[in-house]
Amino acid sequence: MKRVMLTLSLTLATLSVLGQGSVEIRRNQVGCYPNQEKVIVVEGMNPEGKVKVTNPKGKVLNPKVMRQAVSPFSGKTRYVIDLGNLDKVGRYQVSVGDQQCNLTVSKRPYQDIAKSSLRLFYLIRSGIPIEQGGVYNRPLGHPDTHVLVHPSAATDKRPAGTVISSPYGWYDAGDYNKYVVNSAFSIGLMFAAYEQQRDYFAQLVTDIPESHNKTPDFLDEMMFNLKWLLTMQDPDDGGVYHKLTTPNFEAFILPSECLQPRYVVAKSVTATLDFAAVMADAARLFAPYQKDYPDFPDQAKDAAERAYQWAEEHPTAFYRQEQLKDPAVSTGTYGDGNARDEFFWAASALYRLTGQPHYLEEARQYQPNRFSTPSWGNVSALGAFEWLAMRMLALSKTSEANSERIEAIGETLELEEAMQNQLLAYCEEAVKGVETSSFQSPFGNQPRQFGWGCLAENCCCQAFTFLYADHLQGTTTYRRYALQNADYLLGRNATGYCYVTGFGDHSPLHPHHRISESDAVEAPFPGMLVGGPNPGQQDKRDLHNATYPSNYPDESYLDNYESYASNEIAINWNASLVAFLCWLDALHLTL
Ligand code: 9MR
Repeated sequence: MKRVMLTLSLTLATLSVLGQGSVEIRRNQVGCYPNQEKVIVVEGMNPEGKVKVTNPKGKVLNPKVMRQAVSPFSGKTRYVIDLGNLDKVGRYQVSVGDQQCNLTVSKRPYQDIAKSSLRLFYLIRSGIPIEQGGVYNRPLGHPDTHVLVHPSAATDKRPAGTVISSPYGWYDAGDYNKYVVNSAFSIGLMFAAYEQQRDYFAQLVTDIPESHNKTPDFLDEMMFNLKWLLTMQDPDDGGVYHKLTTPNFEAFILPSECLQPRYVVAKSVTATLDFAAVMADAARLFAPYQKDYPDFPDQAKDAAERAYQWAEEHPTAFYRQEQLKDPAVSTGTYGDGNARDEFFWAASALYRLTGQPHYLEEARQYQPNRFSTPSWGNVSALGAFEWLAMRMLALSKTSEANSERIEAIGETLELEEAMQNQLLAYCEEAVKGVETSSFQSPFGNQPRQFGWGCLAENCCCQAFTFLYADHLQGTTTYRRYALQNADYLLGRNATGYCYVTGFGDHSPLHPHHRISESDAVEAPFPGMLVGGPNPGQQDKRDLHNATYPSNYPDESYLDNYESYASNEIAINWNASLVAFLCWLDALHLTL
């Protein structure tokens, strides 16, 4: 049986090498703004003279092939076609030879998907029954009111085996553990978007238990995870546990069926600093909402300052999972041996909150020398966004106020300018090569852009950075490139997947997500971004019922629940989706 399959796949491979493989049209399957560039990519045939577009009124157009592009990975020849100025709202029919598809042009093309990307966080809440999830309702799981202090986290006051309560928060990903580094990063990234688009987020209603209160649903959702984060700080010394976890990953069972004991493990400098940063941000952003969350800003500020102090006293307390025993722990590590970027983000956020010169000094000391898109392992961009947000706020004030400010805080201006220059240098470099790329997008052209979680870290976060840069400068230069990454993410790519569940006509059906895989509903939760093509294939040995269809970096993706390295979901990845898509949707206010 195996041999027959092998021969068949070789034959198919040979046929496609000879150019007789199937003809594919790759396009954004979700929708475009009227004035957004409309590009499709065809592979498997030369479509010259064979492209037809029928507009919503039945008028037929014949766009020309713009250019050929050869994949730097597979050598495949593709044809990039600009469909022209399709600025009427409606559904366009596109045909290439005997292949057909449609393209939707709308005034709010990203409205539903943006909202769904945020609502996902409600569906993955832990420690409460889900009762507003429609078909996805489920009973309570992981109350986390009986969590054990692991020996690696033991102190005199909290010896190993002490029981603490650490409820709520979002499940991290396909697994059921809760990790401070990733949780704090996810909120921090979404806060960076929220701050720049407050009006947009204020009107976003996601139908959650808190929807009736006076706080925007977005902030209520963040609070659900912040409440949990607060419990991860040791009240005695201010240090923060790295994670709350079972010793080993659970099986593919529902939360309510999980019985393994849960532990808080070693405190780490990276978790503690990420915690400090996000608490400082939260203290600031929740200040206007004390009717619903009385005392929270003070509590968060205090928690942030104590955490920072602990980190200063333990600058090399890195998380070392291999040293954990009784029991040993094998779940996710979020390991990181460099805390400079975490110091930078935390010091920047704390300076912004308190104005204390000490934090400014620290931020100067730890500032990066180049911009890197935000990721859980390198949070320096979140620090940069703190300075850029302060800059935007100051520049929006009168020039008189501004000149006073120059005298008052020349040192912060220096940092703000450095961060701005780094951000703009990054953007300038990142868009080079789009005009010859296979999919007419900045993302997806270099091998290093693909890997575990690349669609979030490299595609969405890059696009978010472009939108941020435009906002900062009051330009629209980079919007086009951000939209190109949206096109890539939503279908104009080498696999033809729209990588967000529940959207487009070809999206992942079997993400590595325990709840989606073990509940009674066939469709996975909607609005989840999968990790995406990952030539590292670190899960290869654990795949029992499927194999990767390809080793090419941009095609190394497998829609199978076992593929945790290409098809998992995670809060940091959905956070990047929220940051990007909500901002894209917010653009309708200005377009
Ligand atoms: O997102 C993480 C990725 O950058 C790492 O390469 C990978 C392996 O260490 O781990 C990813 O994070 C996983 C975490 O450790 C546990 N929960 C699932 C996360 C997504 O795969």
